[in-house]
Amino acid sequence: MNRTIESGSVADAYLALLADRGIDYLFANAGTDFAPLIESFAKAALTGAKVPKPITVPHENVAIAMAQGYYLGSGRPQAVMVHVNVGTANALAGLINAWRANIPVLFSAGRTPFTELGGILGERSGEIHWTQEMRDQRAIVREFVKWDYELPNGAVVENAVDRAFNLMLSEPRGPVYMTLPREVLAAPIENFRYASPSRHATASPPHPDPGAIDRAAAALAKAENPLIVTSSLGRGPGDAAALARLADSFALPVIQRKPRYVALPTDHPMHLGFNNDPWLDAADVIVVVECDVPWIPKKKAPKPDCKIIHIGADPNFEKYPLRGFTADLSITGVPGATLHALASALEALAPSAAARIGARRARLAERRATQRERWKGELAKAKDASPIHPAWITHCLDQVRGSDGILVKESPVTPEHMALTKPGTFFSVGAGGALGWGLGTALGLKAAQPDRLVICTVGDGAYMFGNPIPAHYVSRAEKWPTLTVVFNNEMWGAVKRNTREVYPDGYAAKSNQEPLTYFDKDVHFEKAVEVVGGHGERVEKAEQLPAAIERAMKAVSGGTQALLNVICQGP
Ligand SMILES: Cc1ncc(C[n+]2csc(CCOP(=O)(O)OP(=O)(O)O)c2C)c(N)n1
Ligand SMILES: [Mg+2]
Repeated sequence: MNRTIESGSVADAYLALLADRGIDYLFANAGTDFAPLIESFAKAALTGAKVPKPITVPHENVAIAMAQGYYLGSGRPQAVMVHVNVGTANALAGLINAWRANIPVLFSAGRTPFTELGGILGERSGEIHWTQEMRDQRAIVREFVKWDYELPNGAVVENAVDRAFNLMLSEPRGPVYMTLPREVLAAPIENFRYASPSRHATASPPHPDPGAIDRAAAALAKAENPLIVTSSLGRGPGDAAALARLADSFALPVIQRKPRYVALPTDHPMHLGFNNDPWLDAADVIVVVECDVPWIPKKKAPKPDCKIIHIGADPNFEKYPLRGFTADLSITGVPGATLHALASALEALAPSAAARIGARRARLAERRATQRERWKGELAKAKDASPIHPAWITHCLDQVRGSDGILVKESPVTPEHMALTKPGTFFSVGAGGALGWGLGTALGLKAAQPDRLVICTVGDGAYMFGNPIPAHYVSRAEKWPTLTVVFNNEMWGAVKRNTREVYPDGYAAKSNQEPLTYFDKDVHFEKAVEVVGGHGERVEKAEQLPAAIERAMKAVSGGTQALLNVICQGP
């Protein structure tokens, strides 16, 4: 059917279209380019026109991270709008992460008005309208988006919005960018008609080639020591169930390297942990599923005659300039459908391999039991450590999280010490390597699932990268209380670890106080949350942690965000 806006502005049409296409929120950081949109929001508040809810987000990277979190919590992309070139520049680190994680975000920015004197509504009215003009504003983001477009007029606004949706939602998914010049947004419209729902369907996701599935099944059926390696499986709703079926039916051990999501419940008999190094020497067939870096060739690689099969919506990782992992077979297909197809093909071959599968299942059960005992031992050792050990923080948080609570990891949390039994409860999505995504992503998850507990764990470095005051501000203003836990090792531990890897016996290692690595001690992050009335505590002793978490949880369930600044060990 069609809907009509009898009279108004292009901004009215744009916002109506966003709402109609399922955008709940416009996470925004406004400037002079926003005037027509602000006018339109105010008008909608009076007329009741359906528009996204505008959310004031005082830093652009937080806004992108919020859209990312909302998508992960709801499966629906959201819109972000920032101020011209400068807001775009501030959002880049967040955008780089969304791009590498294939997370759709409708990212948009105004364009400074270009008309100097034409009697056009919205034309240049301040000094910055000259200084913020760019030769090519979209060039700033072009490497990090699937599509970019400048809205030229109101006649194409429906096509432009639908195209943005089609391209960010088609596989492999990712962010898109639209620029919206002020004069264009302010332009009047009469009898503006648009289709509702959209008549521009998004292309269906890629399903695997049956011939390739048969070849993969044949290789796996013959394998003695097969292995599945993944890191990013679990973003889609049925992914974990598909992997569980495949792994179970043929006794295929799964290692989730650098886990981003719950790919397989950790209590599944085929969940064999998070480190594939000890498995690579024996493996004769490895299936790499949604995993950009299945191992680090310099450190540990499979043996040369091991057969390697890649599976993914984009198994070539087209946007990576160079990626040289061996691929004897590479299957394009979204993981859910592809793993089910592979499971069906393997189930047909299972009877002839029953003895081998049974023996492998028994071997894996033993190995798994030993592994879990080791994890328990590590935790027992960590329990009373001073300074506090990250494994102990992880364990204490897991005790209160419940099976439904969500944990965001931008910290040294140890996944070995969590019971991750439910898909959609664990997110570690700084896929582009840009720190500072955790706080905003936690807020987006909370906005999408307000009834669930959201725990955001961050390193002290990650916390400061995350624009903490803007994030705490939004949490309070929108009533999205989260529990932030800062793993405060008073350093950039990862930088220290990496320097020692490159120069194990170098000057830096011997100095025991590497330059550019340590923070000053005695930094009271717990006070930062107090500026918006949050509950903050500093924790220095292992035995104090459970009670501090209790108090913080109580604050959060009462609607007040909380932050624990936990002084802990570094590497
Ligand atoms: C935007 C950005 N700047 C710099 C880096 C480089 N970097 C990678 S890890 C890291 C340190 C992280 O420190 P913290 O969050 O405290 O965690 P820790 O390593 O101490 O556990 C830095 C600075 C980065 N990844 N992203
Ligand atoms: Mg640190």
